[in-house]
Amino acid sequence: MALHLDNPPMSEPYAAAAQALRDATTVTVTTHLNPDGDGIGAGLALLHALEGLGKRVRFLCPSRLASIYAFLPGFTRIEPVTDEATAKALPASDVVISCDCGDRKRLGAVMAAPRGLLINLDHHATNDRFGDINLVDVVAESSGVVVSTLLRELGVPLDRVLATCLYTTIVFDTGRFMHSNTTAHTFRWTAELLDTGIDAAEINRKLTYTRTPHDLAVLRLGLEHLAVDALEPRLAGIALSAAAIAAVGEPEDWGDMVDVPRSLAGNCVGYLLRESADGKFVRCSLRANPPWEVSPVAEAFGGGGHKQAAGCTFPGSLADAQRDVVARLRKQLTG
Ligand SMILES: [Mn+2]
Repeated sequence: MALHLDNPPMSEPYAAAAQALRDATTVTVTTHLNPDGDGIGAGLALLHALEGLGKRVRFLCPSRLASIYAFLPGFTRIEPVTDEATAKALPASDVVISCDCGDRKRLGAVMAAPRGLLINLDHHATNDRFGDINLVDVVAESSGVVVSTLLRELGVPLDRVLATCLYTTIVFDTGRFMHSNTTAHTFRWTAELLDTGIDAAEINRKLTYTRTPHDLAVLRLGLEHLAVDALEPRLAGIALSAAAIAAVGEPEDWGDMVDVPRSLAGNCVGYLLRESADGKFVRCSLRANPPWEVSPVAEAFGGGGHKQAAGCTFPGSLADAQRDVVARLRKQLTG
């Protein structure tokens, strides 16, 4: 892949973000609602690195956290802030740095915290540039890759703690080095992390072989609802009603259930639709195998993401989402 050669390095936002962080005394790190391994790993790497530079740092998170990330160094430092009143009462920080978040509303209550400059650090092509400084590097495989380039700019060397956090970001955002964003650069970058002496296999086990009996019951629920589209055999998905989810119990994390439909031979587009408990909206996770794309569908319903991995929140019932979102996905395949 010649991506890094074709695109001139975007040095300006890196320099601007580094300068803002050098000038700051207090920094708040945050990530998006329902944070994943990239948002949490990238944010924790920043927390450790900025503390090493003598900054006073907090990590505020707009949702509760999945416990599979509890092994990450600094995990207990992450403070869930889920209501605006709590956020408003926090002391102001000079800089807020948001990791892996494509738009302001996905920062939830944290946006209400008093602050100076807002740095928007991300790698999603659909990022709407909501920050005062927009460090949106769409060439980066994960937000952790953006963080590592920023740390180089700040003169922070890699160590095991940083490498553990950053390795988690790449495992998560490349789907364990399986997605189309996995390039020669990905492996070179990851090799630098492994050079610090981290045990990659152990981290992989902690990220993968940690299913509880409840997680497996949720997986069974998904398998029971797996369906190939009646009109388009290359499209398959799982649609879960509020009642079906309530019968098993909401998991901490839906993990990679959306990859189940995509794992069918011949599948090109997979989806997971989850109705909210009140039946008022449906969370849609969309995946495609190249050259097919799902980000246009997510964007059509006010969401976003990457070309082959995107999501949106559909306002309506599961039946409405099954009609409207699935019809759009079908159209993606038929042109
Ligand atoms: Mn990401």
